[in-house]
Amino acid sequence: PDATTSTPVAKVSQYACQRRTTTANSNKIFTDAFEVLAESYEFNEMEGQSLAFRRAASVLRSLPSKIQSLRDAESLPFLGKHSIAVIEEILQCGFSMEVQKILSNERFKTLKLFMSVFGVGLKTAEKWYRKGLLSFTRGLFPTGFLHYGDISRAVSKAEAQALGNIIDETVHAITSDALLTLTGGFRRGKDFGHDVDFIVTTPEMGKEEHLLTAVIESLKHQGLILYCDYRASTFDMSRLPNHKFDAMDHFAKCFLILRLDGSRVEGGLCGAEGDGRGWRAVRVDLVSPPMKQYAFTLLGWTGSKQFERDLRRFAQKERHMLLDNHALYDKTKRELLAATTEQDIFAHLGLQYIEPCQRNA
Ligand code: DCP
Ligand code: MG
Repeated sequence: PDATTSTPVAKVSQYACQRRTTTANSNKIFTDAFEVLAESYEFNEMEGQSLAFRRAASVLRSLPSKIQSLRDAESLPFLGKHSIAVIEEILQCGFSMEVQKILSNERFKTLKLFMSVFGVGLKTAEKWYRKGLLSFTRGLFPTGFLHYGDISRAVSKAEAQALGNIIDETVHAITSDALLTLTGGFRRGKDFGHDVDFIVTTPEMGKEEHLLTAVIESLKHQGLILYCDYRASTFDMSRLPNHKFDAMDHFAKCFLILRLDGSRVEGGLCGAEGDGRGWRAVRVDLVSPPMKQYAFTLLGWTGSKQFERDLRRFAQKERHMLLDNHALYDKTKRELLAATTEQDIFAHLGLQYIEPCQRNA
């Protein structure tokens, strides 16, 4: 049929927070390739190119069907020359030579392995890589390596549910009116994750930090903590929101490795029971904001990362507002905008509400 008479495709927004992106990704073959390229650029400290491929991947994830021809891709936001060339190659031969080359590159493989260890950033990974694997294995082991096999294995929904039950019992034994919420990828409906993220708080203002330390104490008594990195709150109401996504929030939080017994998991552990231990180690993050900041924390920790980046970019560029995990500030009115639900925040931003399961940008 004549191209001019074919059904017009709805215009795709350049902001992930104006797109609905479920876990059903019709363009995985392209987005996987883009994520490898983004990672490779990140490893070479080329942040601009890295972000460009992450944005292009995010746009493709939001499409309702698979890209069949270059024409489908050309009018999309953030699809530049390089990403179009990669799509063209994949359409023609089923894979990208450039991506294949990266995947077989020793430095790439080693940095990826090192950085998958809990708590290891690019700088440290690079240092280890330069020293060589041999001297590294003789050196000090970071905590992540202690349970490396387990924590590099995906966490299933059933395992996340079981951990939710354990933490729920623990939290409510301490304070009956405490609030526990599952966030991160599992709240977005993902079947697997690299960790499990929870918000834990209490309506009693100022008591949330004590609640978190009490939860940690109790988990310790139950023999469930394999590793705990606790960060006390540095939250300061008088500071304006920081729209830079990479800045971490200031609430009390802890990065944990917990012991999860197979007997607690419906259908058993995910592929880890073979060695006969009957338990596995799981990465769990707990964050504890004051109740007043709960909605901002929930929105901030639900992700995806690309969705969060674009919420902040949209707020700043389109609304002259600053958004982070603590607050929303209107620069024109020079005031903080209060919110008790995520819906309130979308409304302040003049955005249609996007359900968590549609935030897999
Ligand atoms: N987050 C944050 N500040 C932190 C840690 C996380 O704002 N210190 C946000 C960014 C993510 C969300 O919380 O959007 C969850 O982080 P994860 O790294 O756990 O990512 P996901 O849960 O989306 O994916 P995965 O399945 O890999 O865990
Ligand atoms: Mg997570």
